[in-house]
Amino acid sequence: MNMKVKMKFYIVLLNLLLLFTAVDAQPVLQYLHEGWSFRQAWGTNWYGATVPGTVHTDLMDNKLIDDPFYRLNERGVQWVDKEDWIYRTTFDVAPELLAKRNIVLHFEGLDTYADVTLNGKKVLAADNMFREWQADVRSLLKEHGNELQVYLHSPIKVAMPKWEAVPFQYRSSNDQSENGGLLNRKVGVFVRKAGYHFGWDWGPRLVTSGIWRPVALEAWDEVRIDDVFYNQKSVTANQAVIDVTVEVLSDKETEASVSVINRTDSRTECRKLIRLNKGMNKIPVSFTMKKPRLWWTNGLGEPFLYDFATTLELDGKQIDITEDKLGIRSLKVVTAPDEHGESFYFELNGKPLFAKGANYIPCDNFLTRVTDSIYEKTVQDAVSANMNMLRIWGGGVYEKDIFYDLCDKYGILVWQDFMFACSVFPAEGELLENIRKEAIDNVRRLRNHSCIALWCGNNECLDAWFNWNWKNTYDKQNPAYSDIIWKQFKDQYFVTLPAVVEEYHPGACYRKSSPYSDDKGTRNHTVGDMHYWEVWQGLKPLSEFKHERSRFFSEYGFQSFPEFESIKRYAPLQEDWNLTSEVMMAHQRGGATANKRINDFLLSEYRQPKDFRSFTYMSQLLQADAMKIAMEAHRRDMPYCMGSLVWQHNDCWPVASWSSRDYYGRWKAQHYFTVKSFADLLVSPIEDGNVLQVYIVSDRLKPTSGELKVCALRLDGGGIVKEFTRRVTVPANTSTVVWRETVDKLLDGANKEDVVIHVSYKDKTGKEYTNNYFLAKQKDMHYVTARINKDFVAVEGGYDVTLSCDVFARGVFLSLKGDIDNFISDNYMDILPGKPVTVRVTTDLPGLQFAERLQVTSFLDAVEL
Ligand code: BMA
Repeated sequence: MNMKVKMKFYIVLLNLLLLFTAVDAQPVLQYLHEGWSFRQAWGTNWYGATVPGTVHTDLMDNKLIDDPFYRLNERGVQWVDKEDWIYRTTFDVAPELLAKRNIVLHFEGLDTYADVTLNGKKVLAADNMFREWQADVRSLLKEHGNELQVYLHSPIKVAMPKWEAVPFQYRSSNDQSENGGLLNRKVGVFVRKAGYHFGWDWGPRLVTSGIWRPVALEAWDEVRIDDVFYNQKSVTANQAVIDVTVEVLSDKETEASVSVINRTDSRTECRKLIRLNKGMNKIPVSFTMKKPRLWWTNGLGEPFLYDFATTLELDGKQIDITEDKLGIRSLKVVTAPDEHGESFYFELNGKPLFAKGANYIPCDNFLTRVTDSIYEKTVQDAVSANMNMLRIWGGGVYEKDIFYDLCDKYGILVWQDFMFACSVFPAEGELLENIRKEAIDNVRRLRNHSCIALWCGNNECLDAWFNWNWKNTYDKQNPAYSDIIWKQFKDQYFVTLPAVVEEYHPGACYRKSSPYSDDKGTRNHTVGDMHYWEVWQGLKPLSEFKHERSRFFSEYGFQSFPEFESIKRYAPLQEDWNLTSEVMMAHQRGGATANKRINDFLLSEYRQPKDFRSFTYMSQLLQADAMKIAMEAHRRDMPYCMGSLVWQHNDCWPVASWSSRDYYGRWKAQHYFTVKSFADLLVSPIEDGNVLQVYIVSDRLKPTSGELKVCALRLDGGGIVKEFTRRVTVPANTSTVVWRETVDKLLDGANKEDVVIHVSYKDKTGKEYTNNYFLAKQKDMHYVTARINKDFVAVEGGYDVTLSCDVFARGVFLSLKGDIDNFISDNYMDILPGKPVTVRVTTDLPGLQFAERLQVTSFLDAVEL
């Protein structure tokens, strides 16, 4: 059963012996989150524990281990996953709960191998972190002193014999078994648990165990609603046809009635008298809404949500109710043959939608400490950057309900991978059945969310098999191994998972893998989605981002370091502050190769940073420029290309990575740049030979017109070389060249290294969209030392800082020295000569301290002059 939907409407018993006379027929719920303690299985000392929680966080809370994110501490906690752990609590049960005819113990998540006993009797054994677990415990419960115990087996010890039993190895690129003291024994693929816990190329190896999601007793008498599924069969502006399936669990044959209430419009959409059989009853009801208010994504309109309730009545008395927020929308993935190959785009309410977004990984290695406000900020930051899609990548977790609630609320579509990434997985017999059940639990839990746009079998497993030389290697070793793995692969992603989606989320789109063009793993730019890594991995120049084409970029990325003030949080010692220090290397999981790449790109296209702090700054500017180039190119290529999801939105610990926001939530340069690159209108210059073309890409659903200015400006403050102004009309929802001119004419004899091309488009409402374009590589630009004036005034919640300069200042970066919480509204921006820029700095710092701590860095400050 879906506890989230139901829990709000249970009578929640907070260990209080309350009497509920009026509502005695209703289900009741009692959370079991109090009084927990834990110990190492072979130990004797019990310590206080938090549930939901993990062993690592409990060990930290008890000061038994140090924070694994700090400096090199990760190494010292590798023993934790080799141990078994026991959690226990005692609890009383309210008499009215005990009086119920049905009582179930429900774990929303157990990580991972857990034996659960209640009052000395084993009630369930869990073996999959992603599943929900229930046990009928009515006969075991008593009013006082119940003892609940959860024995957590070491995932490594359980998986090791499975690994040893197979004559070949299931390949798994990112499992850092060596860091865990396991040599080449990559056992992670045998454990249905978040892949990144075993390490990734941006994450530590921290293999958790724990009761990681809520646990409760659920009790009811004769009937209850088990689940409600709102299937939006067809939606237009005129009407929405909704098929609802209400699953009702009944103890007996009886008459009842089910109603679906549209609370937003204060209307009962339908009411049905039903005959319930003993056991599970699936009751179909259907209704039509006239002229529904549609749900739109961020930027296209309001993500309007209706409040719905489904009630169950027995003898005229309401027994159970569930509530859902529902965005009414039609959403399709259009994959139709066209003159190039095959389209791949999302269509929302009949409108083709260019997907702008990012790949999302879990926000922490210790998932239970991701607070609601972290989720809120994480999704909000996508909204602020004008995104409309997040891809929940397959090496993490099916996220918590709140994540999808926020995406529904703010109009962010979710591309949902099943939890398989960059590996081949054993998937036969019990393991495959385990996977099927995991898929059912999660599809059922998430299918009512309007944000769910697509289910995807895995991340890069197909690509790995065909294009990373995996298949060949197995073929050479023993073709029978290839056959086994490929059969399991097909059973899993071509048969089992799509069947679950079809049965439990009919009408939803399922893709076998990402990237995916065909079943043979062909990398085809004209069909399907693509992960583009030719610059970062393939070492091609940044300019390749301008040319590469795909129907949908579901990944592309470039690394950078967190800003220096963030680095100081996890690496506070001066000895840590160089690229090759042990601590910096431990927090760079791409290894020396990754640092070398950043360095090489800086040398070939930027300049040598003068010190470590400058390096961190420059790495961010490089990443931001690279991703800007890519985002703009993808959007200019609309409608051939209809999606651009950058790798990656967030970090799970403090690290050098591809993220655009660091672990602490600080925006990197890239995130600031994304705000503009993903704006509803993008004005984007690009050279085609000796011609400069200016595109305007519009996601607006109506045409617009306004004034375009293209201006070649001297970097040294010497004024305008050439300026063109023109009125332009921009068609709706596509990309158009609105201006072109030869570069020679634009430069009017000036050197390309001496000017910046500044373009702006002002629409009728006065809203202005700007962009800067360079005709030469950054390292060749003739920047002039920028003396930046800064003035600030106190405003509510912080300061407005005005920056100005009499020459062109590239990549002006503001930061506050020290471990200070702050947010800067715009950053790493270019300042044009004589054109002041004002940004808002949100901080609690008093004025004097603010002035002392405010640091301003621009391009030339970071290099040896
Ligand atoms: C991708 C992802 C991740 C990985 C990232 C960076 O292709 O799917 O597995 O972390 O690249 O290498």
